[in-house]
Amino acid sequence: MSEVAQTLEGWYALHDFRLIDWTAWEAADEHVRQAAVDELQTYLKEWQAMEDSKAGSTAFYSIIGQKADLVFMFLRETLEELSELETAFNKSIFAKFTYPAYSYVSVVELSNYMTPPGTDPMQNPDIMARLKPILPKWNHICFYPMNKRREGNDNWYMLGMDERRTLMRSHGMIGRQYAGKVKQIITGSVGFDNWEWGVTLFAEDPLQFKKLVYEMRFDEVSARYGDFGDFYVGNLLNEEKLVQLLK
Ligand code: 76R
Repeated sequence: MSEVAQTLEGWYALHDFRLIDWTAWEAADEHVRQAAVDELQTYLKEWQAMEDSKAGSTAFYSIIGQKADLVFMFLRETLEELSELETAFNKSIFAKFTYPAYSYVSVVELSNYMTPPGTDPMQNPDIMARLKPILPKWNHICFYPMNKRREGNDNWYMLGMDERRTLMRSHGMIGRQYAGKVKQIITGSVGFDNWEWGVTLFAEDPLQFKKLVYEMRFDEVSARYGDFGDFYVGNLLNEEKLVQLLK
């Protein structure tokens, strides 16, 4: 058996994609709609307070295209907290005007491919911060799930550790060129959801998603070993933009 990569895990993640039932929303009484917006704003404030106290982080974006209208990305210490959040939202007035579109359960993950041997990552404050990241409030989000291929001669899991490390170094070098332009959060989902990882990217300029993902397609890690699910791309929502969207 080849050597297993060691992983470090941080906050648990739920990506909750929703469709809005616009027909029902437009048919609803004004006071019901107002109550729904007020309650949603209360939730946004609660989530912000959680983030301020470093007990989790939340991102809230509108999604372009027909796959979904909104995504809530929650990072929390436990799966129990994620479940409570999901249930609380499902009981809200606004949720009555939404349909589930897609969801993804995972945990923030860092692997040891790039860790210098003999160092203790738990003593490294940068690594600890990356395991419990405050999600950037950048203009755009991009999310997609992926696997490492296990087919015929292209089986990532049969490669030796050294070979995987060499390949991951090249992957990381491409990624580094996007420092400051794209922020990536890799969440592991083996045993939790249908794919092996969730890839969540944030950028101020959405073209940087296209450029980064395209460039990586030519790198062996993605070209030979990457299999990808559906892509979701969105625009940042805040209280003001939310009110505008639901007006
Ligand atoms: O953690 C690190 O920064 C060290 C280097 C590194 C690792 C170990 C790294 C860097 N990644 C790592 C692991 Mn990545 N990453 C993806 C995708 O669309 C595609 O082709 C692939 C989707 C993107 C866009 C991306 C971006 N990475 C991983 C893993 C786990 C692999 C495993 O354990 O087998 C996956 C699935 C994955 C996928 N990666 C970077 C980036 C970027 C932008 C960087 C540079 C980060 C920086 O240096 O700031």
